[in-house]
Amino acid sequence: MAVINTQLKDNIGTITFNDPEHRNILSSTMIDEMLQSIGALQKGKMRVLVIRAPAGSKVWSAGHDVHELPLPGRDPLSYHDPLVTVLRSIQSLPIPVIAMIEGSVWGGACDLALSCDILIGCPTTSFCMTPAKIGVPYNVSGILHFMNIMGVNFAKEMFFTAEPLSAEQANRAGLLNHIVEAAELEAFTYSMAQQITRNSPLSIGVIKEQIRLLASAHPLSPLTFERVQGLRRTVYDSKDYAEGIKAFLEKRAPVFTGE
Ligand code: YXS
Repeated sequence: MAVINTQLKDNIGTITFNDPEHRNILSSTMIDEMLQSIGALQKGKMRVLVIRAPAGSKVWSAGHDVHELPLPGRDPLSYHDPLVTVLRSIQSLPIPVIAMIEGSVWGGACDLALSCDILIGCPTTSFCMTPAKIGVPYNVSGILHFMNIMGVNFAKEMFFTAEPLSAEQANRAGLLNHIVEAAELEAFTYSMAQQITRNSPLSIGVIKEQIRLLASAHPLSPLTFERVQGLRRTVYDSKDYAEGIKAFLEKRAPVFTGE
């Protein structure tokens, strides 16, 4: 059964998560379907893409499928990881992508939401960044993404505490563009999407790419990059990383030893 639903109407594409049993986890199956849908919608000349969960969802997405995290010794968020691939695809899509968010957003799904260009939430929206809860070394482009959007201090608090940020806190931190009542969320989102479709797609596409290129223009010397990758390896090679995954799958709290 498909884990997403896809729709194209009046040049507005919509991808709706459809795996409630597993809380819309970003499994490789979900991501394959998203990438295929995005390709098909682009052929259908969409000018805006809305990514959403069904109305009334308590969980927008529970993030990376923990069952698919590699065991120690392999980078869990490498360049070709399906999640990292779909984040790049959304960020480089030459049209605005709106995350319409009802419910809680976890781990890699926060990065997916932040990869969108406009985030519209409601009072039940929350964001929880979980690498430290599972013992995962987040990747360089992902951390830069959070730093660029919410600033260093909010990003540190989110990563260090692994506690949910409420809709209000997310709005203050610059994650959410708007908070509207849940009953208004769909109408508000699609009204903005329709407004965007009336503007120049060429101008919008170039402005989006300019912002992406300028925001990611962080000079990183080869030595610094190698040092960061080496630091990340000490984490994904660690006993704590294995313990974080094991604890999640055994539905218990992890016991981290710092080894
Ligand atoms: O036990 P069954 O088979 O019924 O399956 C349960 C959960 O195991 C499953 N599930 C997941 N499976 C794999 N990966 C996940 N991320 C995941 N999340 C949930 O879905 C079924 C229903 O879950 P359940 O019973 O817990 O639902 P709930 O309504 O009581 O609670 C919903 C959540 C979202 C609060 C809860 O499922 C939860 O806390 N999920 C984990 C959220 C999380 O820590 N995600 C981060 C994944 S790691 C990641 O994204 C990156 C690698 S990183 O950490 O670096 O950001």
